[in-house]
Amino acid sequence: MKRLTFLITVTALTISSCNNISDQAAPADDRMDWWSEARFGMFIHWGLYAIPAGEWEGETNHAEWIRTTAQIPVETYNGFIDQFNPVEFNAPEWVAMAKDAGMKYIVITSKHHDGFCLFDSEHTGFDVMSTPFKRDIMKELSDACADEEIVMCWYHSIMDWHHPDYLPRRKWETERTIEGAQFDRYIGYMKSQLAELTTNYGNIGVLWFDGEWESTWTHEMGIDLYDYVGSLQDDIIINNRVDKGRQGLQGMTMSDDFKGDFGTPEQEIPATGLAGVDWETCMTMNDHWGYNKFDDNWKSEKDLIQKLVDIVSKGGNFLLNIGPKADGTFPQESIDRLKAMGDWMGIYSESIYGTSASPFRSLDWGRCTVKEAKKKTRLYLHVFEWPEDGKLIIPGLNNKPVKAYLMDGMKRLEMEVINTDVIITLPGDMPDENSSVVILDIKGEPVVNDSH
Ligand code: FHN
Repeated sequence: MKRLTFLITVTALTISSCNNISDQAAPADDRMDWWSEARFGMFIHWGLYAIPAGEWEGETNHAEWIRTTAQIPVETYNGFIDQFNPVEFNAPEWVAMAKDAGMKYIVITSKHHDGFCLFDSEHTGFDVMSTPFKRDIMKELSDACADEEIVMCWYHSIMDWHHPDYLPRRKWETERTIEGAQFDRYIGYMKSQLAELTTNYGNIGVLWFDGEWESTWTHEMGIDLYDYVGSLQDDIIINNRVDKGRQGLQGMTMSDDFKGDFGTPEQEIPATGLAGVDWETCMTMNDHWGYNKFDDNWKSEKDLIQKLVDIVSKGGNFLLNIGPKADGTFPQESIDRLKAMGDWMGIYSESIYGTSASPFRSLDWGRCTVKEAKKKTRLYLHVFEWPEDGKLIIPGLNNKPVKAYLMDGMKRLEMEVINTDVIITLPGDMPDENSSVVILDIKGEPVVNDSH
């Protein structure tokens, strides 16, 4: 509700301060405010593919792409519908784990490339209501998100391996006719479902498109879809995979000619931030998006926390993925990592939420995030490598340092200035092995000598 109030206030101010009342949607940056503040979200890849859990005819490296990577005929794949019965699914529990981890929004696969809809759609029988489960998972999840003020967002695939009007077919689907297929009719189907997803489930924060890369999807269609979704909810945010401007897994948009409110690096973190560019890195906790019961290549808690810090220090958001099991539970390894990230965020979230990118090109010992106030700036110095001599050197800072604290407990720290280096004396022990934060308040906006 808070966001809605905010929007009403902004609109009222707009109307009262100008004669011609504009019916323009809120400018993009206003729409981005909650998202830039949030910095950390949960990605969820869940669907029929959780049933085979990565295995097919003895091969065990599949996941959400299994229909294609295992070349499963559509009729055979449709059979999973009769097995989808996630009796352990508990939306409030899922939302609580996201919230306790410090995540502010959830992006879940309303429909992945396989075409299966996790929501009750009147436009297809290939949806959750045709399964033994017969519950609208997305309604239960969106209600639980609203209860906890977690922003509900949809991942929706443009590419659809199930719908008869979607083209192209998979190369190996030689048996599946393209007779009568009309791509425009598929676009109409997709738009009808997007209307359902932005009407029946409350305020939606982000429409996270994917599967835009095939030749049948064009730049013109991307522009049209961006404008269409914007007409469904005027403050909704749409990623750059709605159009054709994304540069592969590097994820940024190649030019302003292409639609999309933010860039989407995937499984990678840009080397530096990009001033004025909104972007979000999406990443798996192991090596698969959808559940693979054999994949035990889990990133450590420390690695995940330092990735969050690295991304935010470059001005980005972190969308961290969970692949739930067919029974509706999260893998224990995911639960453990969410808990560890929540413990860290419980002390240090102020150094993540609503911060902006580091003014330093690089720091040997860690990262920096920033919050600017009226006449001062607060630097959050994320120390990954605790200096053995207890001296933390902040290089090339031309501002007057005011105070320094150890963030956990706010203990004041001694500091001195030598030329344009600020040197802070740290206690012997590192408070948190994952990343410890030192706060440095400085006068004015940061002015950094980039010779370092
Ligand atoms: O093909 C999808 C993949 O299954 C997954 O959804 C990722 C997550 O962003 N996106 C595509 C691969 O780039």
